[in-house]
Amino acid sequence: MESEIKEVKSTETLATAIYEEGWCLIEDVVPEDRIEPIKTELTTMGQGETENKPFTRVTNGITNYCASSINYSQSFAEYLAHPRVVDLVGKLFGPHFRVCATSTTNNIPGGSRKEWHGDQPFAGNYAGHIESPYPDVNIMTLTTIWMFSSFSEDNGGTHIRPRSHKLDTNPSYGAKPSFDPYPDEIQVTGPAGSVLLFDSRLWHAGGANKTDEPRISLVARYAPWWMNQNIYIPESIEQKIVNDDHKQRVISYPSMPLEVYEKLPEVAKPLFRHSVRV
Ligand SMILES: O=C(O)CCC(=O)C(=O)O
Repeated sequence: MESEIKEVKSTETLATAIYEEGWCLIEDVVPEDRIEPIKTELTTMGQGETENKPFTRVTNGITNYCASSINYSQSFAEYLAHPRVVDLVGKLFGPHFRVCATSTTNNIPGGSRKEWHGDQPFAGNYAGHIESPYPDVNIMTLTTIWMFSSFSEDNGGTHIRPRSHKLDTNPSYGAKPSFDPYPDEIQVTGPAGSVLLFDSRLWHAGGANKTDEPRISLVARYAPWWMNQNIYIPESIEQKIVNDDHKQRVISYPSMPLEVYEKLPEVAKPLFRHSVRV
């Protein structure tokens, strides 16, 4: 029997894809036997937790959004520090980077197509964004979407516009949300266990889920040490200042309790030590 030999792209090739196309995909990051257990945790996390209530959305018994998911499950943490991922992030940001946000994004059955946007600090309809037209900067944050279900066209694989990270704005800066398809958009598909990585400026939108199964994923954003993330910490001075301006939507990522940090695998601790609540 012939076995398929998959090409493993070098870190340089992946970094070039991020710089030029805005995105890349790495397959086989989460081992097959870990996918189902983590997927189960992601669908149930945060439910009934009073403290996390404002940051969790549950539909039909499935958690479809949970901010700072790492505080509820640490089972995926070692993969955030997978050598292929950290080599690439290190190439993009230098040695001192961190994971600045984690969240579940579970695309529920029947869910419609989501709006186009960039991620923080390029999410124009959220507080803490850089004004548009934004300056021509190097990559500032990297969004990663971890597939715990296979992503297909039917279950709403992420829509992206390749090379849109080179533009100086995105539709989240508009007066109204934008859902319309673009002729140059593509839909990213991949097997469970893969990770989609992109410059957070890349225009992207979750797809419509036309199946009867949820599409389970985890989003983690990586940032260099110099990116100020304080605005996303509930009750921070920065968030309070922005809250006084009622025009802006605030997004929060609760920081990490010390006891959670202590449970992290050693390889993942450097990614989260900045966010420990003391
Ligand atoms: O779920 C997806 O496919 C996209 C997620 C997304 O847009 C985001 O987390 O910013």
